[in-house]
Amino acid sequence: MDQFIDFKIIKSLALETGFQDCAAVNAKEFDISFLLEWINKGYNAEMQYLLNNLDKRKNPSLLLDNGKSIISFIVSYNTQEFADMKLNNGSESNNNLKFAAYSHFEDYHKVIKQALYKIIACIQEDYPDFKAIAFVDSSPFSEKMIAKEAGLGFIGKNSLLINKKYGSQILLGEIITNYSTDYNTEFIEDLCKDCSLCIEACPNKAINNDKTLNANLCSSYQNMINKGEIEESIRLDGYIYGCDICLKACPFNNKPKVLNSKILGLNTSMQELIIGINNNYIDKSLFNKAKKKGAIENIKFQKLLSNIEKAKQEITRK
Ligand code: B12
Ligand code: SF4
Ligand code: SF4
Repeated sequence: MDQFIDFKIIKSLALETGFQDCAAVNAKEFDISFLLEWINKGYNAEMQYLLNNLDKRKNPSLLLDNGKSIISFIVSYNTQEFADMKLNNGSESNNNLKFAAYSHFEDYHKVIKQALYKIIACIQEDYPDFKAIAFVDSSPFSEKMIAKEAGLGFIGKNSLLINKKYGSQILLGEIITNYSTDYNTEFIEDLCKDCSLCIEACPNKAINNDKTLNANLCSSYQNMINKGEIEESIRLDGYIYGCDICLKACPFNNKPKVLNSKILGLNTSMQELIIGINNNYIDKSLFNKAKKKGAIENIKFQKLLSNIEKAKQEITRK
């Protein structure tokens, strides 16, 4: 007999742990032709790793012996606490250099995974044969596609998952389990309709009309992942790590969605770092301190300095 768990149990644990929502999908085979097409067009830039583990991308159930379900979880970082902090220290003024909002919080890979394993441990108290693995970001599958299939939202024109209530300033995590549960049956409408604010707002025309993105043109790729020089033609518009321009343009992110997050604590060292940078005080020890706790783990100090240089040149040229 199939091992089954009532989804209400998982959902109530998720909400208690601090996730905004979660939903489940049968761990079936997924159509990944969109990924291959995207890579064929060269939109992946240098991210060749997206071609790894194609079998598991297609069939994530292979990631766990007898994998039956994938449960997708969302956590909002559009918090009132963060908005108030930015207002108080003036770090969002127009000509200021900026880090993407998510990087002002503790390393989401780590804290979301911990929260997911906490849920797994609680379930195992009553269901000892409940086996599960947690993934955040580094999963070998499209987390947005899974979240969409699970019914947590629709894919917006800027290619991000938008939850009707919490918008797209959310991060995703999943667990794959050997248990079946109640799967989503609801059809989630695409609410972008004739809006194209994100496409218009992108300073680099990186967003295509078919909900895909050309990473070569995206400043978030250029200032976080590209280890080399950023081409002259790319505009950072003040962003020295990541980019939030298309997210900020989106009406679904118009105001803070939660007071604060039980999962994502603010990394206050990031504030010290950005205030320093905007006062021409670029100190490596502040950078190391921010990096230790935070989500900027994949950038070297030299790369940050070169991003700062580029962003400043753009501002002086204005
Ligand atoms: C590589 C990557 C990037 C790359 C490429 C982004 C991209 N859009 O592909 C870069 C470095 C640019 C990037 C930037 C950012 N990223 Co990123 N990124 C990823 C990563 C690791 C893989 C994404 C991937 O596989 N891309 C390849 C494309 C082809 O796949 P896809 O976008 O998932 O596929 C979609 C479309 O192709 C479309 N689609 C589906 N079927 C079909 C069929 C057809 C015919 C067509 C045309 C399209 C289509 O829907 C798919 C599902 O959404 C995921 C984590 C993960 N493992 O999934 C995080 C992830 C997507 N990133 C995330 C975040 C937060 C960001 C940033 C906001 C960070 C920042 N502030 O700078 C920006 C946003 C930029 C943007 N507008 O997308 C979040 C997104 C959360 C959300 N709300 O959706 C994720 C899910 C990480 C996480 N765990 O939360 N990222
Ligand atoms: S993250 Fe920035 S550069 Fe990339 S698509 Fe969005 S607005 Fe354009
Ligand atoms: S800005 Fe408009 S088109 Fe873009 S994702 Fe948001 S609702 Fe969709």
